[in-house]
This record gives sequence, C-alpha cells and structure tokens, in this order.
Amino acid sequence: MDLLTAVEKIRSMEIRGASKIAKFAVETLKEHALRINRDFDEEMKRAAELLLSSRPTAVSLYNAINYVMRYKGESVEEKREDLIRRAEEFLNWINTAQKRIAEIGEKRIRDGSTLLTHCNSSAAIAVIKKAHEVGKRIKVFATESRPRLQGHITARQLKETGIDVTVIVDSAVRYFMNEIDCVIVGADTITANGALINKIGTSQIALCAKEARVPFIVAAETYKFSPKTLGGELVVIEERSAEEVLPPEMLKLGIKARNPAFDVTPRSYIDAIITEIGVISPEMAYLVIKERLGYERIDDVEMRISEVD
Ligand code: RUB
Repeated sequence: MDLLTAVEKIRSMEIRGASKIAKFAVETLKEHALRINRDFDEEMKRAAELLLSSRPTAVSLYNAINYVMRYKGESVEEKREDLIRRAEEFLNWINTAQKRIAEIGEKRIRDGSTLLTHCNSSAAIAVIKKAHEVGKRIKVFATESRPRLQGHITARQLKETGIDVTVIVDSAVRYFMNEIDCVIVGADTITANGALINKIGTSQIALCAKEARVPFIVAAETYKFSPKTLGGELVVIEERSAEEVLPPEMLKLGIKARNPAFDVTPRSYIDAIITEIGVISPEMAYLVIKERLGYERIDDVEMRISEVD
C-alpha cells in the first residue's frame, strides 16, 4: 500500500482507534523503508510527517512514529535494518500491552457486575472479555457513540464472545447510571497532569459516574501517555466535518453543526488507569511519561527530524 493511501485510511477512519492507528502507522513506516533506496532520511521524514498529520489527537500515533524514527546507522542498509527492528519492537509493545492490561484489569471487575463502556476501545474490550473468560457473570451497556456509531462495533464484538450487551443512546447514560457498577473506557491520550482525552461524550459520562459514585476506570497502554504535555503543550482536539452530524438538506439551509471527536476528562473524575505496568492513579501520569517515554529521548528525535530540513 502506498503512503498516501495509508494516510487516507486513517483520516477517513477506515483504520480507527488509538492503538490500531499506531500499529498501522508503524507497519506503514516499515513498508515504506523497504521500498526506498535513496534519500532515506528525507523520505522517511516525509512519511513520518504525513502520517502524523492524518489525525491529530491520539498521542499513540506520535509516540509510535517517534519510536520508529529513532533509527540509527551509517549506510542506507544499516538505517533500514535498524528502523525495521525498532518497528518490530513497537509492534511487540502494542501486542503484549493489551494482553497484560486485560489480565490486570479483569481483577477490578466483580462477579455479577454491570459495566458501561463508550465508543470502541480495544483495551477496554480486552478487559471486559477477560472478565467474561475467567467466568465472571457480567452485563455491558454500550453507548451508541454518535455520530460514527462505534458503539455498534463494540456491541458486536462483545456479543460474538457471548457477553450480554445492551446498546443505549448517548443521552441515556444518566438514566441508566444507577444500574452501573463500573464505567470502563479507553484513551486516545493521557496528559502529564492525568487528564484523559477520549471519544466525545466521555467527560459527560465521567461526570454522571462521579455524581452517582460509580467507579470510572480507564484502560490505557503506556504509549497513550503524552510526553508533549510535559512541556505544557495542549492536546489538539480533532474537529470533524459537519456532514457526519447533519444530512445535506439541513446543511444546505445554512444550519451549522459542530463535531469535536474527543473531549477532556479531568483527573479528579478518574478512579484508576489500568496500564500494562499496573493500576495507577491519574496523579502518576507524570512518572509514567518520565520512566517509560523519556522526554529527552523523544525530544532527541524531534531534533533529528528537524536536522534533515
Ligand atoms: C476511538 C476512541 C477510543 C480510543 C481508545 O475514537 O476514542 O476509545 O481510541 O481505543 P475513533 P483503543 O473511533 O474516533 O478513533 O483502546 O482501541 O486504542
């Protein structure tokens, strides 16, 4: 697959969800490295920048690209070999992290409980499926997740495994909250101060959960933590087209629609974050970034990319 097709697949959301985007970007960089023979650094930098521009919010994409782009070597062959090795390392991180999150997170779910999830998070679903697999009797409420209805994907994935699942419209969350024992969602980004950026509507759900004293848990691999926010950078919230919200005949009347794809849930609404290195409080986000993602190292890469200019 050529680079522009790959970028379009992310932009159009054919490939979506923070982990899948990161995985796809790493695979694309790897394939691109195998294709090019001259101007290796320039070509790889172009590919990295194009992929980075495809969707702005999930930091998994940024972390994945920066990890792969830290390749070293003198000759093109050496650089290519190192890049492929790093790509494999990151893919392995993705694959092993989710399995571990499922094992750790499952322990937080009590037998007989009713869970609520939002959108379609492979990490949150892994935890739910694991709880079911070890024999816990659970029920799940899945929000529709307007406007793209990722909740339908979640409902199908859970049903296929034999889990009792009920789809509700997004605005019914408060109506049902008293029936919920635990909310579990995924993450696109976790900031240095422990805030969660996830599918639009997540912060409303967190607010309802807090009011009803229902635990609100996030399942997030450590590559969802943002080193950029250590330096005070704000997370860019993607705003998608109005056509995803309103039919063309309404837009033609001059009626406007706003369509932010994500929102910010402050850390005070989050009870725990389940990562592959254990369950942490959102206050620990800074340490995770420092220990696991190494600010200086990421910064090095940005310097390296700009050196090619
Ligand atoms: C998907 C979304 C998911 C996170 C986490 O949004 O908000 O909750 O990306 O997913 P979109 P995962 O559909 O707009 O990409 O746990 O699979 O990484």
